[in-house]
Amino acid sequence: MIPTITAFKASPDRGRGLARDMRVRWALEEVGQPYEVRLVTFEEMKQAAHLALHPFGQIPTYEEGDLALFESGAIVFHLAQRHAGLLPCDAGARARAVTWMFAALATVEPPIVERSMAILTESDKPWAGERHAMLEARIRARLDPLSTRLGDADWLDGDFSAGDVMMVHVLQRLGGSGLLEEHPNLAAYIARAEARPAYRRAFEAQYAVFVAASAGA
Ligand code: GTB
Repeated sequence: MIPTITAFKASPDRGRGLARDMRVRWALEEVGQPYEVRLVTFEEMKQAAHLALHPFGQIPTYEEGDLALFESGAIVFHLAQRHAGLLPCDAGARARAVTWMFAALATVEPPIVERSMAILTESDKPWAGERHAMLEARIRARLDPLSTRLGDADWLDGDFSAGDVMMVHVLQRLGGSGLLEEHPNLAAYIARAEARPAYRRAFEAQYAVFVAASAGA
C-alpha cells in the first residue's frame, strides 16, 4: 500500500527542506518505500478534514490504509520499525538509535526552534539582542556535548539510523547561524548526511514543490 503524507503547498522556507515533511520524505527514501504527497495550504490545515488527521492542524501527517499518524518522530519511528534500514537488528543498538531520535526531538530541537521563533517574532523588541544571546548559549550547551560525543565517527551510534535522520534535520535549521561552524565535525556530519542518495531524492522532491508553486505564482 502506498502511503500518503502531507506537506506545505507553499513552504515558508522556499524549498530549503526545513519543514518537517522532509524528515518523513527522507526516511521513506532511505527504506525504499514509494509515497504520495498531498499538499495543503495553511487554511486547509485548520479545517476539519485535516484536523481529523492532525489534532494541532499541522504537517506532516501519514496515512497508510486505516492508519493515520502525525508527529514527524512517530512517523519516522513507524517507518523504521516496518522496514529494514533505519534501525539496527541488535536490541541494544536499536534502543540506542531510538534514544538518539528522542534526544534530537526533546533535547536538541527545542532551543533551536525557540531561536527561529525569536528571530521571526521578536526581532523588533528592545531586548531582542539579549534574548538572542541567551538562546544561542542554550543551543551551544547542546551542540558542544553533541560534537564531543560524535567525535570523528560518521554517525551517532554505529551505522546510519533514524536517530541520524532526526538529528541532522534538527541541526539543519541552524544553517546560516554560524553556530554549526563552531563544530567542524557537526558541519561534516550534516554534509555527509546530505550526500546520501536518499536525502538528495527527498530534497529534490520537496524542492520541486517550491519550483512548481513559484512558476504558478
Ligand atoms: N512536533 C511536530 C512534528 O514534529 O511533526 C511539529 C509539526 C510542525 O511544527 N509543523 C509545522 C506546521 O505545520 C511545519 S514544520 N506549521 C503550521 C502551523 O502550525 O500552523 C515547522 C517549520 C515551518 C517552517 C520552517 N521554515 O520556513 O524554515 C521550518 C520549520
